[in-house]
Amino acid sequence: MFFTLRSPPVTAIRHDWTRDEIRALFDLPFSDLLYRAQCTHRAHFDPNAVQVSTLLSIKTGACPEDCGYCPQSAHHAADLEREALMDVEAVVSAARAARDAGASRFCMGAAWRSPREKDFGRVLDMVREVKALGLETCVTLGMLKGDQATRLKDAGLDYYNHNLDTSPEYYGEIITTRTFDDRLDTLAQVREAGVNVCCGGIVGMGESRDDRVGLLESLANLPEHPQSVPINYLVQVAGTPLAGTAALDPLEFVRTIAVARLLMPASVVRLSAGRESMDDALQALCFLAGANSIFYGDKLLTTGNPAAERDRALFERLGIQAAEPVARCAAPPAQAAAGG
Ligand code: SAM
Ligand code: DTB
Ligand code: SF4
Repeated sequence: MFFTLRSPPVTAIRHDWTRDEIRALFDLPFSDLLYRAQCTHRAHFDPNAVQVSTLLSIKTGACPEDCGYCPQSAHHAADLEREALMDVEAVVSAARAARDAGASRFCMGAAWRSPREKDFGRVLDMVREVKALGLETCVTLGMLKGDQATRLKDAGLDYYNHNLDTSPEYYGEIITTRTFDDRLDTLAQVREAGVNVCCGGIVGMGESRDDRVGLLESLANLPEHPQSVPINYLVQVAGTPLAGTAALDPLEFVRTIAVARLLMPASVVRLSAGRESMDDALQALCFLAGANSIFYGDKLLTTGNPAAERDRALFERLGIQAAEPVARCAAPPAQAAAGG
């Protein structure tokens, strides 16, 4: 398709995407896809601002779930040091260091199926104290029950991360201990509590393009687009069932980011796990495709992430500011390209 539009092709915010429409976006010539994604990105955000979050694993390993990608599952044989739930003081000091290094959000992850009541008070204290440092707060604790989402909100939680991970069809190949619908239920609780939803998935798990289409369809057709959409590139860890999976074509990863940007124009799309194996040129393409958030600091939860100095040099090289991407209004409807 050759574009002769006078106004830039800006995709509208919709919740009724069909798989055929999404497939057609994936099938566009690469340059056309990136052009559309970049135009849509610019209609909503400063293209040179990238949000930075730092992750901390507050409880590590021995997880009862069997997620095939995850080194923290007790079902797999990854070589991992288990760690009980951290003390609040240790978490706060890690958060302070992350803030001083330039992070604006601190994400705390626990290897749980769902948080137990006896641990929950300590997590609420972590949220309160990290928030008091002037950081945005995010936690990922597995499935939430009853009023847990509301209590997190009251403690000052800004974001809850809970990923759909893959398409509904491929999901059962990756996780058997909880269902896709369980995940949708937790997302509904988080949304209803008024906490921002951080929800995305993983690519490079041996899924087909149609599964990537199905993942993005599920995300884009949620009642509200997740405010934050992490797109993880599988980090293969020895001892997990997915170690040894054939690597996904990096340009297909860029396409996935671009389609996420087009389907969820006003959401912050995070170039999430997997950056350690990416060179600067590939990451630059991901930013061009509309990614505007990263994890910053040399560790994700249990695996590596580029060193902070490398990311600072990358931002400098690309003229990117580490800053909250400020939402802009999209082009007025009369100028917006129709639908897909
Ligand atoms: N236990 C909680 C849960 O799964 O809901 C929270 C932590 S879990 C590690 C958070 C997310 O990290 C997973 O949903 C998955 O998308 C991502 N993740 C875990 N291991 C990964 C890997 N090896 N490569 C890429 N992403 C991964
Ligand atoms: C997300 O989507 N990716 C992050 C965060 N949310 C919690 C986790 C990535 C984990 C990568 C494997 C590890 O370090 O254990
Ligand atoms: Fe447990 Fe989360 Fe890892 Fe799944 S992704 S095994 S729930 S820590």
